Amino acid sequence: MKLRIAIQKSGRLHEDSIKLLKECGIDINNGVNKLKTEATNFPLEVFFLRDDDIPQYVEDGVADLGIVGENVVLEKNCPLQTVEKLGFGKCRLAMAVPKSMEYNSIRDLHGKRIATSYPVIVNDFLGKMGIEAEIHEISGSVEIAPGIGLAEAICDLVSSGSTLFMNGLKEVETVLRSEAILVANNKLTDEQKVLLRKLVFRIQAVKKAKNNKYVLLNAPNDKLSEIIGLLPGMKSPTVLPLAEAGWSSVHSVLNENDFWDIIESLKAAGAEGILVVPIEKMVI
Ligand code: PRT
Ligand code: ZN
Repeated sequence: MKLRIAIQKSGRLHEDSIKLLKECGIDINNGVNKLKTEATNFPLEVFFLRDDDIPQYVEDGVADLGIVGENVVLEKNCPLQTVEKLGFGKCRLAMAVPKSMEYNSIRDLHGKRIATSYPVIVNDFLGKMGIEAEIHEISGSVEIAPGIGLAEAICDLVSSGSTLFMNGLKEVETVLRSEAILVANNKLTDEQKVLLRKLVFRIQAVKKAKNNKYVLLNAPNDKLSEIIGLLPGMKSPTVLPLAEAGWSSVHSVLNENDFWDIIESLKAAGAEGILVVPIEKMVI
């Protein structure tokens, strides 16, 4: 019994997908020029496919799992189970118009031609907004459509925004926020579900570790209670005596989001020699 997972053969999600599996302790040969490969230490077969094909392969049961952008899954409209958001491949599907166009609200898209590679999602979005527009499906280089007179607006994936900027376009509406997700076929056997739970357990440990840092600092004993009060920690911080009398070493775990605020408060409260160390896996 094994699981078969489809990941992108090459492109934006390929490396992060392989990296995630490796961080989950799954050893696979990097098979850029191969169709599939087998993990050596987990019952997992990895298929390398074009991202557009992954939802269908998983729906048909050719693969049991897939790592693919949420945008692709929604566009293909396949009945798949979303198992876990993976935190990479983040982008947004956005409407953009020429910089020179006056744009006040979505009503300005009414009656316009919109070029996109995502006709299903765009149609759904416009329908919900009560806007009637002409959708022109094109498969690549959507950003040039206004310049060549094919459309007045586009709807495309954006991450840094530099492609829009370089093509004289401005972003005006967010249609969808997307990231890579792990999807599963709805008909996994019980044995496969057990394996999937194992895999997801590992993915969650990797994700948690990425969002947290291990912090070590030195504190004068008379400031300990104030400093400990600032640290959320997993349970409560570890406090160890230093060789120098009157001082302690404090160890704890900090969430990335609170990180800078707390570090500043710690310094202000008298903490010294603050070390921040990445965590590889975190199981709580
Ligand atoms: O060959 P295959 O079909 O597998 O790959 P592909 O060329 O269709 O997809 P690929 O590798 O470009 O993208 C795979 C997935 O990465 C997408 O489905 C998204 O889920 C995710 N992703 C994240 C992005 C971007 N960010 C992104 N910026 N996909 C595409 N882009 C493109 C966008 O279309 C535009 O052309 O990048 C350009 C905009 O980038 P910025 O940084 O200039 O805003
Ligand atoms: Zn593609």
